[in-house]
Amino acid sequence: MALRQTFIASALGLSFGMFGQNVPVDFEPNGIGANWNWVVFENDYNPPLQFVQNPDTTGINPSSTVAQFEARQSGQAFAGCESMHGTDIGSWTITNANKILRIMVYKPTISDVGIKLVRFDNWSLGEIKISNTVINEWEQIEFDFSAHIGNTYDQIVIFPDFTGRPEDRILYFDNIYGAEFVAPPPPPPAPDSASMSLPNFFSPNYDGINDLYRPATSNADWIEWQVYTRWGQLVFSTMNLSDSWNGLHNGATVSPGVYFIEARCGSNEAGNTVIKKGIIHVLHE
Ligand SMILES: [Ca+2]
Ligand SMILES: [Ca+2]
Repeated sequence: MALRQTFIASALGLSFGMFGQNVPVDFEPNGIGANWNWVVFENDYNPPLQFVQNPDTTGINPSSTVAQFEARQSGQAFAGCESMHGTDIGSWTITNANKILRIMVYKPTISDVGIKLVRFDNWSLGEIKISNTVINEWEQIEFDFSAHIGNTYDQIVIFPDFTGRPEDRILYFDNIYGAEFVAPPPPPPAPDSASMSLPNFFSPNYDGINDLYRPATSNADWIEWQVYTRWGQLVFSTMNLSDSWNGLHNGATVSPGVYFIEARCGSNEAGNTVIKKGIIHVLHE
């Protein structure tokens, strides 16, 4: 994040001295852009740019606040909004490093978005127009200002819906910056807790069927378990996940009957411990 913000700041050439901000133009209450002196033009009665709740936080733009532009049916195709010369974006010289400008848009229609950069004396090379490709979801589109390298600008003009329109339209934009959006990595899945079950019989008679006893675990990183006779005599003990009991105690197979097991296991990652006690029927048939 820090890297991205640094890149964004240098890409946009924001005037840090003036704003003390090195974040994208994100329109957040404590971010940048919402307190700029945006002026709407050629748009009927020019409803002001508003900063509103993000209509869709599930896509690539989970942020809280976005810019809302109401494009009026009776407005011009080139209805738009512009920052104030100088004080908003500061002085911004296009270089090879910041020539790509990106913006996120959310629109109810497919139409060109225009971005124009303007010099202090109102000179400009004109807008670049790029269309969105999806509707009613956030999309990042890129503007290549390679042809502007070396020019210094102090105003940005945005045309959110550069087209004639048969109705009034509400359009949103956000995150004007020079860094490609990189989706945050999904949160790592919660580690699986260890679990354990205790089989309740086995037959250590070396017939190849159910001759070994061990607790059944999943996601266990460690285990310890002991087997006792009904009189409390320890006949098997281990702290090794791969160990099984073959029914031997002191070199001889224990008598058939009921034994008791106490077992604990756990997952280091999930940090859980399972404690179980059970009965083992030792069969010889
Ligand atoms: Ca935002
Ligand atoms: Ca057996």
